[in-house]
Amino acid sequence: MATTHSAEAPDRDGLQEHFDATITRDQRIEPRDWMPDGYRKTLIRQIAQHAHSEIIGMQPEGEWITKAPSLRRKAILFAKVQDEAGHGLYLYSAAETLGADRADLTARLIEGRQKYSSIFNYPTLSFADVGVIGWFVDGAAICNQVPLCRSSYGPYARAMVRICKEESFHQRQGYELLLTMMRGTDAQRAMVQDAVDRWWWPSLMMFGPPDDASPNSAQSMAWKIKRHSNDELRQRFVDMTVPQADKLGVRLPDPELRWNEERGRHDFGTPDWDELKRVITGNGPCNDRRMERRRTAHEEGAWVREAATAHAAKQAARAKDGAAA
Ligand code: FAQ
Repeated sequence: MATTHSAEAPDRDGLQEHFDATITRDQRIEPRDWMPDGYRKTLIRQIAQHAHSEIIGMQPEGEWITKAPSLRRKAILFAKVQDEAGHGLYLYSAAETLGADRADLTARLIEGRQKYSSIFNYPTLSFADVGVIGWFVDGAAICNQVPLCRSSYGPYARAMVRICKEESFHQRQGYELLLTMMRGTDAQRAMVQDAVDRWWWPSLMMFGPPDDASPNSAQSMAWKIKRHSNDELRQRFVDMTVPQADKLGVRLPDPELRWNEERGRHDFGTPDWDELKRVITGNGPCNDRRMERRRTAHEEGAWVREAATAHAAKQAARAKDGAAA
């Protein structure tokens, strides 16, 4: 819900109090409301990183569009990758409501000054990877993003509603593809297991560093941007995925994974946090390839941006002439 300021502008303390009360009451902060600089910066950082992830995230699966095994699978994959472009656009728009400039955010990504999710720096080696990305990566995205539908910043929370609906659909298509492959030949089942083995740990890393090494979590949770800690969401993902793996007939590659009766949750092993650091700092298996592809797409798309800008200017001039006539 939008917060309104009284006709007489309150002093700085009043603004801060008003902001704090809005957060405490679980109401929404809207673009025209006063907000602390740190809140604005944190949101721009997180939303931009999220938007970049959706756009870079088109690449690993996009590589399989021309190699999909049937027209049906090609159409499904096309639609999914296109949805991810849409998610990137909603998120860039949400960042713009905070005063960020989309061209600047793109420049920051291309120049390596802003991050995108670690998960998209791993290669897709077989068509089973498309299914496992849907199942694990979209599954992890849902665990992480459903609570963001209740994030304190209105435009971000609203963008997440549609994104989550689409991610849910993506997760199901991935799982359905894997069910089909598991009903196929031994070679197909082996492809699925191999993809599961390669994507499991990187998927757990998507949730970010452990809570005691997450510098942003405490403040983001106090501001109700994030609703749960990285470790809590990782645990939810494991608990959700284990029964799905059983049903599918694959083994998750973690010898420490077991049900803990006392906690009512699964125990599981520790991801390789050094690997996460390496991937986040640009040294993952595909970082260079992903960034190179993004830079090329940006350069090759320059004429589209110029044409769209010229068209918008012409429309605006026509509208002005029309109004003057
Ligand atoms: N990769 O203090 P924290 C998708 C950075 S979309 C890279 O815990 P925070 C859809 C973090 O930015 C996937 N960097 O940070 C799809 C921070 O760096 P900074 C993306 C990471 O923000 C599916 C530093 O480490 N989802 O999958 C990662 O409180 C299929 C310290 O970390 C979102 O962006 C990482 N994994 O929590 C598309 C969701 N983890 O900025 C295609 C929204 C941490 O201080 C196909 N974002 N870092 O220099 C969030 O929920 C949060 O930003 C976290 C990180 C949880 C990712």
